Amino acid sequence: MTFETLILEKHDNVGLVRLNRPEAYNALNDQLMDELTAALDALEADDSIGAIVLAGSDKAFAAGADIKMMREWGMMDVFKRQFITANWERASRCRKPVIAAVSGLALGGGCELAMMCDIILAAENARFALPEITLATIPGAGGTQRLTRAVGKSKAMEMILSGRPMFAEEAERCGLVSRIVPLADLVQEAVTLASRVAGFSQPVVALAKECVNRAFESGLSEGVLYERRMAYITFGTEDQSEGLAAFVEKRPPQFIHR
Ligand code: DAK
Repeated sequence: MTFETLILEKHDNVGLVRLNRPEAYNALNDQLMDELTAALDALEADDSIGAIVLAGSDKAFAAGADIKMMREWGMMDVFKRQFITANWERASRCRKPVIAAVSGLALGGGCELAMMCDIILAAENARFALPEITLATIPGAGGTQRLTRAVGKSKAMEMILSGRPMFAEEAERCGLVSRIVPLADLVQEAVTLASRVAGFSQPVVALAKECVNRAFESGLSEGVLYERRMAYITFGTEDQSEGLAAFVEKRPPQFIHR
């Protein structure tokens, strides 16, 4: 599979997707979103891959949707073709865990793309913003919802209404990112984390991911019930039998992802 706007690599059980439009700070145009969708489809279908890392360049994860592209469109254009909605949602629909490795700018749709991922690792130079208001538009790929859930109403309102950026330290403090990593180590650290996750039972990892995501869709008692049902399901997997047996027999488990 060859791409023009991204680089797809496999590192054992991890798929690494690097956004690659250096001439435009990885701005997200139709071609890039089509290719990202195709790359994620391929990694999801590949049984040897257990987790995915999505990265940009040192300078930019992505500077948002491509403004030059959007400039050509009127309201009926975006309404009729639903803008790039199907492609934009692809990252949030992955069953496999997706880790965003964010260095440099994550602006607008770039920030929204990172927030669709399951974990965000940030380099110390990461800068997150939803500056759509400065263009007289608003976030359109989940930013008003996901940022608010991640950092709370007041900070989300400030960022969305004023376009104020948030740097890595603040992003870690308020829980938008899981941790900060030195820039030089970011992608390797993300791949190492992804590889660790991918080494566990993949169906059980998928259940755990579903349960965490359920917390954003349901009330507490519904969510706890959902979690319990999923926990019961793990008792039906060969991997759970192996995991418990390996502990008792004092040996490393051999998961077969069933
Ligand atoms: N789109 C297109 N080109 C971009 C770009 C972008 N978002 N960001 C940068 N570029 C291009 C510049 O136009 C320039 O191209 P040339 O002039 O060389 O052809 C090149 O990258 C270098 O940029 P600068 O010359 O501006 O470089 P600086 O270092 O001075 O500044 C910057 C870099 C990234 C800080 C600056 O370019 C900038 O502020 N860019 C715009 C950032 C921004 O406003 N992003 C939010 C875009 S709105 C929706 C889904 C999603 C969205 C909306 C709806 N639906 C599903 C309905 C998302 C909306 C957005 O993301």
